[in-house]
Amino acid sequence: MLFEEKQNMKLYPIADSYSWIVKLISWGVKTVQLRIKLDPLTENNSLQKIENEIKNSIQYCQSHNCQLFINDYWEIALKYKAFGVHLGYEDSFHADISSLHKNKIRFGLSTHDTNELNYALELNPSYIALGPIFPTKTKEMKFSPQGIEKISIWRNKIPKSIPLVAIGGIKLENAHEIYIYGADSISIIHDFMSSSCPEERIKDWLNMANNNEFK
Ligand code: TZP
Ligand code: MG
Repeated sequence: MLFEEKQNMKLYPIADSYSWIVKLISWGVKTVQLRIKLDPLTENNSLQKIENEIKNSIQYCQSHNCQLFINDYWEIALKYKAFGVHLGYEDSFHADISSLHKNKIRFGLSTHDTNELNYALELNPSYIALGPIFPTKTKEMKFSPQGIEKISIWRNKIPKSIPLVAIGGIKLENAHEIYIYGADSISIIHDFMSSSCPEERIKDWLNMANNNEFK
């Protein structure tokens, strides 16, 4: 990723709807992930409805200079030329990575152990995520918390040109340390979603993130 793109993702919140994305952008967020985990086969959540939510989010982010990564739905992301896609380890087996490369769609990959990291490095991703750093209730996972030291281990194994995203249980109060250990970017859900004033919380995050220079 370009230096500016990397700088824009020091804070990388994850939202589950277009309306959250609109709010996050109005508060100054420059990179966001749309993570829709609804079952597209139920009547209320048809695939068409999900596609519209994704399309609207992509178009809104394109006109507001925001780097939007679409979780899972890489075909829809390709169709509407999203900035990027975020894939889990197993999702990436089914995705057309070469089409993403060809169409200059960035893609980030989740990793949880050395096996997944080595696999991710072979795909030349735009960023690599490591999680969960701390315990989290947002996502049920078979991996126990990685701990903060794992960030520096990952940082040393990943080329400097590939940003490292830390995710899982990170709060504003412990975020400074996450950058010190070598993460380029912090991804959050619970911290701002559970805040009584998400706007203020995100603005505090942005101030803190922008005060942490890259090493
Ligand atoms: N992947 C690893 S942890 C997580 C995802 C999507 C959820 C985010 O964690 P939190 O604790 O809500 O910030
Ligand atoms: Mg996935």
